[in-house]
Amino acid sequence: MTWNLLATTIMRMQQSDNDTIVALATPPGRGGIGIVRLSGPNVSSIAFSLLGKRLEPRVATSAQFTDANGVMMDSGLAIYFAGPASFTGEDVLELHGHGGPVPMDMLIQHCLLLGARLAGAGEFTQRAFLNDKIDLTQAEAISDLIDSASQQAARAAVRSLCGEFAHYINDLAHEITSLRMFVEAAIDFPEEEIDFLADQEVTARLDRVARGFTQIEAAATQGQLLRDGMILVIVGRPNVGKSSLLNRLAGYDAAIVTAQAGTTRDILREDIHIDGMPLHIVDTAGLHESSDPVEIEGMRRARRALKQADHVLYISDRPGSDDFSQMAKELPRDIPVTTVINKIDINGGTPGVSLTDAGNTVGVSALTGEGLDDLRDYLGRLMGYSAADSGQVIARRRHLDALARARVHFTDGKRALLDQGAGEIMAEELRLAQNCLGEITGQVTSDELLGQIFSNFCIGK
Ligand SMILES: Nc1nc2c(ncn2[C@@H]2O[C@H](COP(=O)(O)OP(=O)(O)O)[C@@H](O)[C@H]2O)c(=O)[nH]1
Ligand SMILES: [Mg+2]
Repeated sequence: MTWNLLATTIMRMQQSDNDTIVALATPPGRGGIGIVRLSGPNVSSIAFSLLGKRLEPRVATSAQFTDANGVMMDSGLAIYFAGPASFTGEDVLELHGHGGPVPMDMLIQHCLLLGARLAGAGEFTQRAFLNDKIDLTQAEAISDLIDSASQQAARAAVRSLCGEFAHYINDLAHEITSLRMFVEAAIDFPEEEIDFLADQEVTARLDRVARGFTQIEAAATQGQLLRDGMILVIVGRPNVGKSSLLNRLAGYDAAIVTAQAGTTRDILREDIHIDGMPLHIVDTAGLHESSDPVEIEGMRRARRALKQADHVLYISDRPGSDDFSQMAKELPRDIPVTTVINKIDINGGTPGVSLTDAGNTVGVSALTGEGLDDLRDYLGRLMGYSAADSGQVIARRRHLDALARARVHFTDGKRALLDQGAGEIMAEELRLAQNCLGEITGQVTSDELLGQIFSNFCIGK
């Protein structure tokens, strides 16, 4: 646990979920309108003290905001939402006043005097989650929508916010439940011995679950790339133009480029955006035989960076040569690789993208810039950018982790069932798989997980 998280957790323990909370809902600073939001059991009494009248729920009412001495602090609109028909599920009040730091602060201070306390990070959304107004993927999508760096990511976040991602997860959880019930029924009636291997119904259900996993994993992987960006590691032999390519993509001279082999020895990282989507580029030392201890350390770091890659760009300056097959053993097996043929200005390589069964190749010249736009388009598409709206959802690393654990339980259970006819083990593994899926939507949670998620929200959300 980090200090920050520990502090938040302790603070949360001292505070109660029954407190009435208040926070500025709009960004701090000056603006035409500023909104103060309150949620909790004392909202209607605070509203009455502040406004001197009862509010009809869900009706924007023009009002004067006055302090205990009847002095007017501001005037604006007040909207009251009676729980449970509100964002948090509790009574909620929004005060729309003039968006300056002083009037907003006066309003908040007065709400504190009337018995509210300042809201913690993400506390409104956390209450919405705890009161079953939204599930955890929707709560996270609120934060992802606010932080989205591209239109594509924003659209995907809105879809998750509407429950689309949770819907995929719940469908899969449902398939798993019915498979588990089927297997448990078979265990309960041992006299009707079932040969699980030969049972068409079982194989059909197993296939459906496996397909469900594959589809959701693909959607979540893409969604996570949209949110967090892709880690792209550039590797290849010395002097093929790796650092030149990094500089081209970054748009400035980030890395030293010389005609001398072994110039880059350390790892270099640059964050760029393609169509608004974040791309983290990592340049590495050239991989080759060397006895220079600095180069050997550089290559060790390059290999370590490779393990964290979402995608690898393998750079070569010899079109049609087979040096990729020699290098292939250096590359992690489960991370996709694209070959970039650089220096096409002098080696006769063709510019642009060619997609073949043997793998994808992009021809560029880091010197003249030829083929660079094609490479950028290609990388954008890898990250899921498409001009057409393709129904993407937003997802996080923790969703991928939970999905992977669920998949392992399913696979282990399936093996136990098919290899040993062990229905009990299968049923138990399916239960564990469901728990993992439940972590994604928040049906199964711990305080630590909730603390981790909501402490990254900003105050007022
Ligand atoms: N003609 C040509 N030379 C290039 C190109 N890209 C890089 N170079 C040259 O190749 C040499 C090595 O480049 P560098 O980026 O340091 O390669 P690295 O060792 O793979 O990082 C330098 O002299 C570059 O100017 C290119 O597209 N065309
Ligand atoms: Mg270099």
